[in-house]
Order: sequence, then C-alpha cells, then structure tokens
Amino acid sequence: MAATESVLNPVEAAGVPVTELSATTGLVDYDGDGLSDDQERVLGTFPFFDDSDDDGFTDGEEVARQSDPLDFYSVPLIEEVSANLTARGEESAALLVLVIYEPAGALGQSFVRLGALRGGQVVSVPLARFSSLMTYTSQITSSGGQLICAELPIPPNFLEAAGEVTFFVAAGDTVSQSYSAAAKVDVSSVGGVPLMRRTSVAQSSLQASQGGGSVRQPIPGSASPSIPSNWVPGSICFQRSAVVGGNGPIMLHQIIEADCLQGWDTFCVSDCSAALGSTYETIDPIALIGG
Ligand SMILES: [Ca+2]
Ligand SMILES: [Ca+2]
Repeated sequence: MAATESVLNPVEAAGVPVTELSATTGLVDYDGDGLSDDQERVLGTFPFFDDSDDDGFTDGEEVARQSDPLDFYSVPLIEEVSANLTARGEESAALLVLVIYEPAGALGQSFVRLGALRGGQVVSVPLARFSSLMTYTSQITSSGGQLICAELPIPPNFLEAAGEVTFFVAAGDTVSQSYSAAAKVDVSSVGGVPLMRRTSVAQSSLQASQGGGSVRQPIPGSASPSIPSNWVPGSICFQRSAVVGGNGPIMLHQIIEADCLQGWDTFCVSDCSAALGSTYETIDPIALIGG
C-alpha cells in the first residue's frame, strides 16, 4: 500500500508543470484536430476530418476531455483541466499518447502526473526526463481551450519484460491544488505486436446480456501489412472480466470470457483463448484522484 500513497496525495512534488513539457514537433496531423494521423487510425476516428461525429468538438478535444469522439451524443463534460491516455504503434514499438486540455487556454497553471503500474508496483514516469523523446502538437481550440497531444515511445524491451503495463495520468491546476481528471491505458506486447486494452461495447447478443467487456487491440504502425483488411476498431480478442480483488486504486481482474473474433486468428492463437481464467491488475483512475 505504501507504494500507492504518494500517488493518492494530490499536488505533490512529482507533478510536472505543463510548461516544462518542451519537445520537438513533428507529428503528422492532417486535419489539425490534435491527434496524429496514425493515432486516429488506431482510435477509428477520421484522420481527414477534425470532428468525426460532427458534434462540434474536435476529436482531439473529445479524447482529452474524455468524451467519445465517435458518438454524437457524447460531448465533453469536464470543465476543468483534463487529460487522457491512449497508445499507438510505430513499427514494432508502442507509443504512449498523452492528451491534455485546459479550458481557459492557460495550461501553464496546470500540472500533470504520469505513472505506471507494473507488476503491482506504482512508479512515477518523470516526464521532464523524457521530454526530448516526445513529439507533440499544441493548439488553441475553437472553444478557447489549449490542447496538447504528446507522444512518448515505450521501450519494446520494457513491454516484453513487463507483460501488461497500466499507464496513468492525473491532471490538476495549481490554483485549486487538486486533481480534476485522471485516466489510464493498459498496454502490452505479444510476439512483438503492441496491444492496447480498450473498453468495448458488446459484440454479440450473448456478450450484451452479460455486460460489456474489453478488447486487446493490436496497435501496429499504419504501414504494417499484418492488419487484417476487415479490421474495425475493437474487433480482436473480446474479453470480459470481473473484479476479484483490489488494493486501493489497484484492481485485480479475472478474465471470464475470451472470444477470438473473426479475422484475428493470427493475433489470437497465442493470446486470446489462453487468457481465459488469467488475471491482470489495473488502476481505477477515479480512485486514483479520490473521486
Ligand atoms: Ca488528426
Ligand atoms: Ca466530435
């Protein structure tokens, strides 16, 4: 428990002022919504249209503010500084994608805390140390907020050795001295293919009757020939899990259903069916910030 105490303590020294995030730019973001073209292909949003669901909020802003960029009826609700995490692949490596939004356009008064849960231990990721490795976009949105999207490579040997890693972010502002948003993403690597666990809507009536689940979705680079042509976001190994234990913000899940979905046999053979009955740890981002 001691390992998580510092994470739960808001606004502590390890938080990094957003203004310290300096890096080279270089992301290809054709539609200017703050998300790179390659990231949009992973998320299923349109790389060439900045508002995929036409609800008035750009894809990047929706991801940062934790609404669904593919659902017209899902719009941002968080009015304070917000952040979110996702991931994408580049060749055989995975990249962690950090998206931050500040409604007043003054990210300098905000801070972010990035960390990882790996093998039951919570560790801080010192953003400033990795800033030279990051590429990012920064813009003022039509609503007047500031949006930053930073991409940080995850060392492949780190993922292979760790199995599945939960990265988390918490964001807050220095005035109220509290966190206003937190999010996490689960990233792993199987056979050199980086995977991201995502919340999924049920993909069959049976699954629907049993509640939702998650998918472990491959996130290889856009040039990879190994992506099945019938790929749609979320269509790989559907897994349903149940919470079987926990310790503070750390939650232990057991996989109680694992279906390899059509077209993903290559990815699923070693991973999907074998996952049945196994457990994994992740973080509850709401518990992380005491919400
Ligand atoms: Ca884009
Ligand atoms: Ca939208």
